[in-house]
Amino acid sequence: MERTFVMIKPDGVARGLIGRIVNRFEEKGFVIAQAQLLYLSAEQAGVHYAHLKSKPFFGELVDYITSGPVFAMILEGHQAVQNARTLIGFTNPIEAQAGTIRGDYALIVDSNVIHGSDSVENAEIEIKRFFG
Ligand code: IDP
Ligand code: MG
Repeated sequence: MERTFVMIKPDGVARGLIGRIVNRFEEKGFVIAQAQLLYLSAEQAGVHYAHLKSKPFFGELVDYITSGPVFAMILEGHQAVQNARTLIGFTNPIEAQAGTIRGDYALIVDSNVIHGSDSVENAEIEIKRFFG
C-alpha cells in the first residue's frame, strides 16, 4: 500500500484544526499509520523546503513552519500521494477549490494550513526525515 507524509502546519494546529483535518483523511478512506506532534528545527525546515531556498519568501517560510508545533502523519491508501494532494488542494488557497482543505480553511499562500508530499519518492524521504 502506498504511503504519504502529511503535516498540519503551525497555523492549522494553533487554530484547532487537527481534529477536523484528520477527520477528512479518515472519511476519504486513508489509514493513519503514524501521527505525532513535533517541532521542526530551522535546519530541518531548510532541508524540507530546500527547493525554495532561492525564493524571496524563504526566510519567512522557515520562520512560519518553525513558529509552533506541527502535526505530522503517515497516511496509507491507494495512490496515497496523489489522493492526499487532491484533498489538500492547490498551494495558493485562492486557487484551491471549496471542499479541499486549503480551499476551506486557508486564505493566503503564506499560511496554507497543511503540507503533503508531492511524489512517492519524496514521501519516503519525508517519512524518514520526520519519523526516523
Ligand atoms: P506545496 O506545499 O503545495 O507542495 P510548494 O511549492 O512546495 O507547494 O511550496 C511549499 C510551501 O511554501 C507552500 O505550501 C507555502 O507554505 C510556501 N509558499 C509557496 N509559495 C509561496 C509564496 O509565494 N509566498 C509565501 N509562501 C509560499
Ligand atoms: Mg511541495
